[in-house]
Amino acid sequence: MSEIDKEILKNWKWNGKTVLITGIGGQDGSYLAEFLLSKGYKVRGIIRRASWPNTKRIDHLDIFDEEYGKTKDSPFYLLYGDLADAISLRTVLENVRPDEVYNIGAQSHVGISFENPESTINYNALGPLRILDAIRDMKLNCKYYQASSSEMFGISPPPQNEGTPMLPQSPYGISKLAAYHLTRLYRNAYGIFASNGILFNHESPRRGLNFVTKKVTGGVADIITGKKDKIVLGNLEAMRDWGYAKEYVQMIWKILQQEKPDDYVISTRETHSVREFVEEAFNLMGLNWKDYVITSSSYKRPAEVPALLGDCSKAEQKLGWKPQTKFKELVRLMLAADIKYKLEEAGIIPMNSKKDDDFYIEKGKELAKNLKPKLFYKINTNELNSIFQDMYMVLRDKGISYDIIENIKEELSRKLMGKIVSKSDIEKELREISLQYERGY
Ligand code: NDP
Ligand code: GDR
Repeated sequence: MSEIDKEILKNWKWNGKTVLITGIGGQDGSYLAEFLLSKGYKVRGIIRRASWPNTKRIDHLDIFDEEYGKTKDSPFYLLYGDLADAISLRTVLENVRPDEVYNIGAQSHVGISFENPESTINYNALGPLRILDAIRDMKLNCKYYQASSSEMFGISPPPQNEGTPMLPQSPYGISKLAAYHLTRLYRNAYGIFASNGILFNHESPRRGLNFVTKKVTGGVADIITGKKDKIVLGNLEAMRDWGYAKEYVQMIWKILQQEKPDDYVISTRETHSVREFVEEAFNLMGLNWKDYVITSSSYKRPAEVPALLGDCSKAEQKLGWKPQTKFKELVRLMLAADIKYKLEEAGIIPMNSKKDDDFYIEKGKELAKNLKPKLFYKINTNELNSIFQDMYMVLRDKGISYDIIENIKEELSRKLMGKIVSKSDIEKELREISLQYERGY
């Protein structure tokens, strides 16, 4: 949180409304809490008991403690609860009597939902049911937001909007689809103001460490500070519509401020592959990603969602949604934040340094200049064939004939066979040989 944001919160004045946020300690929960506090809400959040604190993303909101202490009078107050525990949820609802409930708590990792399908369905599908039914039964006069997900579209081809068939591909996607329908049902059957935000992937420096974007930007920062020599990933071909979480939480709030409850897609209208994300992050450091990234089947999922691209026309029209941060800026801001963190941790720059993103990106580049890739390949026929396959189309596109391409391959084989080289060495060699041929013909 910036100093300016802190100042806004210090001058907090109650707007007369109280909200309850499940999942307040997560990425979205922390941004949403800050945003709602800045609007003058009293914010109450549910956290789970953990053997080690799980409130790192919201600890900075203790700025109110000086004046209020950790009491129920505070603008910001946390209560213990669990989406799997109906009693805890009812008790919290009874105590807080919220005007708006934001149910964004979940087991949110798609890959892990294959390993823990039952608890995923319990938290993500039955959790919302427990809250919605308590609202109905207790006759609470409150609005309800459900954190629905683009994962619900599954294998439906892009672009996806509110009318696209939902064909989820994971226990997570199925759990979210059940919650989406329960939200619609409680709206239609009982007249509860219940809305779904169907949010496409959104990221930030606060993203959980095992989501692909954070794994990449954190991994690059580790590599340039010498803490790691590679990043291991799964499917590089998946396409995602990635936006910035700090902007998305404003739409979460906006969805509940409409006259009528409804469902909205929030996205950026841009899609990129995981490979592109990786390439962009390494390019920013002047590095060739192929020297530092390997893939492993252990990170591949039993079923995959191949391509997501959100058509957010409805939100543009009705909510005035306009994403500000697109793909390239997102990669840059996440990378800059991770470099800052790793440089501070390594003692290379002082703690709590307050420079702009350019500073950290430039610092990262400087460190990257001295880096020697540690991922090397002993070239054999298979390896050579697979490397050459990538380059084949490039050479064909340049109009180079099949015979000449074969000659280039032979020469490359002569130079590299049996040697231990990095991928950038191979590409460099290939470029030089091709250039000679291009000049000669
Ligand atoms: P995070 O994983 O960062 O946060 C999830 C939060 O839910 C954590 O605070 C976690 O607490 C809490 N939680 C998990 N299980 C329970 C439980 N049984 N009882 C109470 N709290 C629990 O997710 P995000 O912030 O990224 O996402 C927020 C919501 O939006 C999730 O529902 C997610 O599925 C959904 N979503 C996210 C998208 C994204 O791209 N980020 C896109 C579309 C939907 P703890 O720290 O204790 O684990
Ligand atoms: P996703 O996000 O599954 O879309 O769910 P994640 O970042 O986990 O995966 C995105 C794509 O990258 C591929 N991938 C890897 N993923 C992870 N986590 N780790 C890897 O090493 C890796 N390598 C490749 C994945 O296969 C996938 O195709 C996120 C979550 O926030 C959900 O809660 C939310 O509902 C959806 O976004 C919209």
